[in-house]
Parts: sequence; structure tokens; C-alpha cells
Amino acid sequence: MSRYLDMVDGPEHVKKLTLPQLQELAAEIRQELIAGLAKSGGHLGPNLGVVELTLALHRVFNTPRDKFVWDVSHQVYVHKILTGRKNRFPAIRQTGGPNGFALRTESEHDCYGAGHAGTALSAALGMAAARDKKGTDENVVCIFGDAALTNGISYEALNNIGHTTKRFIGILNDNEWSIAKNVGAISSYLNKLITNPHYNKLSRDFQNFLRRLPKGELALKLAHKAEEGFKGAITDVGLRQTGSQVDADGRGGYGSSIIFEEMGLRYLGPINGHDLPLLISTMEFARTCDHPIVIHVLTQKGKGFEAAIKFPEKFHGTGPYDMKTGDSLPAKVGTPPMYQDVMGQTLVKLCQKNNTLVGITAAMPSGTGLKHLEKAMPDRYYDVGIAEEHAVIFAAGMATMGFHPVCAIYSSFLQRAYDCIHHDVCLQNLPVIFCMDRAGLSANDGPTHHGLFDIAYLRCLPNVIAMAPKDEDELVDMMFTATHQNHPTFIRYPRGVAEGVPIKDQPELLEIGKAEIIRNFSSNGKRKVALFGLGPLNTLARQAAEQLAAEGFDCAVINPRFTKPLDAGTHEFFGHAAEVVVTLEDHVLMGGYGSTVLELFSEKNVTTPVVRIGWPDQFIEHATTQDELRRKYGLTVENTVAKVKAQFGETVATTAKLIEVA
Ligand SMILES: Cc1ncc(C[n+]2csc(CCOP(=O)(O)OP(=O)(O)O)c2C)c(N)n1
Repeated sequence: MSRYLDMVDGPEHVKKLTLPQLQELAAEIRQELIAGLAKSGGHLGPNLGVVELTLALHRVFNTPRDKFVWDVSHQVYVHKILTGRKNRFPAIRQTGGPNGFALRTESEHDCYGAGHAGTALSAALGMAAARDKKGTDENVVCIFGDAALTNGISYEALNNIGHTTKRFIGILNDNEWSIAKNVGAISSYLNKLITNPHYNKLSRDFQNFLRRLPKGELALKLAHKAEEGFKGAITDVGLRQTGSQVDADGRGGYGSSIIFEEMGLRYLGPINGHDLPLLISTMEFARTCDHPIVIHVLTQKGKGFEAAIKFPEKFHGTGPYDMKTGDSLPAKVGTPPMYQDVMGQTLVKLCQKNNTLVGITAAMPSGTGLKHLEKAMPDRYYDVGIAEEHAVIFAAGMATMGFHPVCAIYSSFLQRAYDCIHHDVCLQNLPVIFCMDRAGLSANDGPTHHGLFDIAYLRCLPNVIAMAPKDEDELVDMMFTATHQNHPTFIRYPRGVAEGVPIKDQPELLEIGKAEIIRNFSSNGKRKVALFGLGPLNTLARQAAEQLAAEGFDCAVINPRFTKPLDAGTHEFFGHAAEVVVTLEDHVLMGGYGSTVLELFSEKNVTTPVVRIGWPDQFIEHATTQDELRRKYGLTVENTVAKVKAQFGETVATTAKLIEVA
């Protein structure tokens, strides 16, 4: 049977369908999402929630002329399907397929790229201001989730909108979930807006607008009915937090006012985000508004797929799953633990012995592994929302009072808190511990999520101790060691499964700034190569050493452990002793670990050639696997061996090509 989806390839087709046909199309898109992502994984729940919303947007507005700015933009799959990328959609987040986020280079319908949360309102306001300056009349529509309202930048934008433009359409996509359950006062406040009829704002002029539409009265009645029904539905399935509701007293903390209206935006809603006719009418109304407006839309994360409704956190961003049951594919027996779980479980053990330790996450309890602490010791656990800057300064504050906070934040998301690291933590030399997961590639996500810059952005700051474990056992040692320091301490480790080594019962206190010699020269008269493999690339260093040894080289392998303070003595010693030094790092070469070694060698007059293996000075795209990208960019045993040989005047056919990119 033919599907409407087969006939739709651009927004112009959406505009031609009747309402019942659009509703059919919504169901077909849901099926496409559920079936497609079962194979590749991806952000299923968020996208199932915005099917009608996205259809309504494309029905009413005209991209690329009109602008849709999506916060985080993990919920743009439906938008991608409707804007010419339907055929490529099955390869989303895979090599050569569409990126999982909005990407300006991918389509003219993606007017603004993202991947990190909280940027959409500011970017959309910038576009609206530019439009006003140019005197053009395109619509700018910003779609942001309830969790975007845990992020400070969103308020910085809201503070400016009313004073900057008269035409701005915000759509608050409220499903009450961040990745985990949304947290904090704003979440309770949104709950109040929804559950208290006092706030319901299907205002008089909107009602008049609906009445003027053909069959307007009917639409209005339907709107109310649908809304009531939806409110009932969400209460029934217990999606809303209860308790903590306070009486209205006028303003502020006990607020009875609508925050958006106080900030100069008109507020409309809440409306049922799965009611297409109502969504369409509301957006048509918004298009006519000569005042900034926010439409509060209620959606259900995972709608249409039972498992995703039941387990919103798992299906926020999922790996492949069984389409019928929603079960994840079973891990192979003997698969090593995930780094994030090692970190989370270790923190629980450390907290049990040390009362000064607490864990802080910026809305990522599962991804960082802090969910283990949340479960075991909830009074030592803080989820501050998508608020990395706040998380870091909050940690600094606790540290001034004798606590030893552990901030678990992905490497790429920590970038946002750079000034806080500098101004609040390092300048005051406070003992905050940073556990930076996803330091390295996040292959499916791509450049917004690759954590390839932290060595460079941290090593220039005084007081910093920065480490990278070669395996999960060393991660535990480093966490233990960090709890003994009175300085800002950073530990970077990669995404995903660890190396599979046993973890000692008792962690070892590491000497700060001391490298580990894994394999020394055997002084057998052969050509000497010293390989310094940082973090997970120590494995690569060991493998390259084995191959080089088999080909007539005398190899030493060193685990640097610290990028700051660098073990100057060990680096200098092997720098002098070797004929070629190799540094390997899962980080950009520019400003990274290899650069640190070069600086040291320059200072100490070590003139031995240094081959640096790492990521080039460009943003690395997404791909199906990390290995593919490593092969493409030369972070491989073959390229390492070839580059070493090239230093000795031996050329290998593939060397030249790989050197260009590595
Ligand atoms: C700066 C930053 N921190 C953390 C994240 C991880 N993250 C991705 S989506 C998300 C939750 C988004 O929730 P919401 O905006 O309400 O959208 P929903 O998925 O519920 O539709 C988080 C925390 C991020 N993308 N950026």
C-alpha cells in the first residue's frame, strides 16, 4: 500500500495534504522513526514527541525563507525527513549519512547548527534582529524544550527579546523530561502553568482569530476539548511531578505570574502538542502577532512506541533495539564495563569513605554514571540541570566550605564553563575534581560532541592537575589520587567500553606528575624509538611498539599519565635516549599533549625528532564507528609505524597519504 510518506519529499508537499492525510502521514513518520532507529540507534523519544509539531511548523511556515531554530537540535529527524533527506534518513548518524543534529552545511532548511543545549533562543533572536535591520519579513521560530529553561543562556536571551524585536515566535516543547526527569524550580513552575486553569491562556484575541477561520467556532471547541482531554491524559499516566506546589502570592518565588509575560513575551497555552488542527491554528495566529510570543506546547516523549514512553531516559538517545519489545541488543559476553559505570561506582565507594566528597552532574546522570551515586547516596548527589557554568561555580562554592566536589561533565560540554574553571576554580586554586567523560570521539554524534580540546584548554591554566588513564583500573587510581589533592584536578577518559583489565581491590595513590614506564629499551643495538601513548592511545602505542620491534627497532613505551604537570624527567630522558620519539593522543594535535612535549624538548634542547599522532586542525565529522575515523585520520598502528620508518628514511607506500591528514 502506498504511503503519503512516499510522496512527501519537501515542505511544499506537506502543504498540499488535507488534515486527515497529515494525520496519516504523522503515523507513517512514527513508524519510519521506530523502524529506522531500531537498526542505527538515535534520539527516538524526542523525535516521536515532535511529529505533529514539526508537521504543523512546515504546514504553516516556509523554510528556508522562514527560519526554524531548534535547541540542541536532537529533535530534528522529522524536519530532516520533510526537507529532502528522507532517502538518506536510514543512514542517520552513520558514515556518509545525515548528521544527528541540524547542520548548516547539510541543508538550506537547517538555518542554525547545534548539539549543545541552550543556544536556540539567543541565535533566533540574533536572526530576528538581523531581519529587522534588513527590513525583510521572514518568520523566526525557535523551538526549545523545557530542559532548555534550566540553562542560563536561555534566560539571557529571554531578558532581551521584548526589547529587541516585535516579531519572534518561541515554541516551548514541554514533555517534562530532560534526558532524565527535568529538575528544579522551573520544572515545578511549568507544571503549575499546566495544571492550574488560572494560567490557561487561550486569550480572547486568539479565540477571535479562531472564530474568523472557516469553521472557526468548531475548531475552537475542538481545541478546548482536545486540551482538556490531553490534560486528563497526562495526569492519568502520571507524567507530572506533584507536591511542592505553592500558593500564588503575586510574584517571585511563590509566583502567580507568567514568567514569559513578565519578560515581555506573550504567552499562549498550554496546548496539546499532538493535536494537529490546534497546532496549525495556533501557529497561524502566532504568525500574525506583532509582539513576541511563546506557545507552550505539551508533548509526550516517545509517543507511539510503548517502550519509549515507559523508559523515556533510555529512549532519549538509544542504541539499536528490538522493534517489538524495545529491548537493547544483548552485549557480548565478556564485554568490559563502560568507563562511565566505573567512574560512577568508584565515586560511590570513595564517598562511602570520605565525607567531603559529593557528585555534581549537569543533567547527565546516566551518561556520566552519576546515577550510581544518586541511587546509593542521594544526599551526596546534585543534578543542577543543563547548567555547566552553574555546576562548576556551585562546586567552587562547596569547595570553599571544605567539600571536595566531583563535577562529572563531558569534555565537550565542559567547554561552556571555561571561564568558571579559570575564574572560580583555578584562580582560587580550589580542590574541585572534574571527571570528563567522552574525552575523545563521540563517533555517531560528530563534531558537537567530540571531546578533543580539553588538554589544550586546560594546560594553559595555572594550578591544574590533568590526567588521562590508560585503562579503567588506572581511572580508579586517578580518582582516588584526585581526592587527595588540594588543587583543581581533571581526569579525561573516553566514551564507551573500557579496556577489560581487572580493577584492584585497593586503588593506588599515584605520584603527581610521574609517568609510568611500560616497556623500556632493551639496548640491543637496534634503532631506538620511544612511544608515549596517552590515555586510551597507550594501547595503540603498545601495538605499534610490537610491530616495530618485529621489524628491527628497539622500542620503549611510556604511559605519561599526566599532561600537567608533565613528567619532565622521564620525557627528557627518553627524548635523549631515543632516535625518534612518538606521542599519541586522542586529542587535537594543536596545543595537545604532543605540543607539550615539543615545548619541553625545546626548553631542554632535546633535538630528537618527534612524530605526533592525534587529530588534525579541523572539525571531525560523524561516522558509524570510532575506528573508521581513526583509520581515516591516521590514528592507527599502520600509520604510526609508517611515520616512524619515514623518520629513518624508510618509505612505505601509504605513509605519505596518511601523514597529510594525521
Ligand atoms: C551544554 C549541553 N549539556 C548537556 C547536553 C546533553 N543533552 C542533550 S539533550 C538534553 C536534554 C534536552 O531536553 P529538552 O530540551 O527538554 O528536550 P527533549 O529531549 O526533552 O525533547 C541534554 C541534557 C547538551 N546537549 N548540551
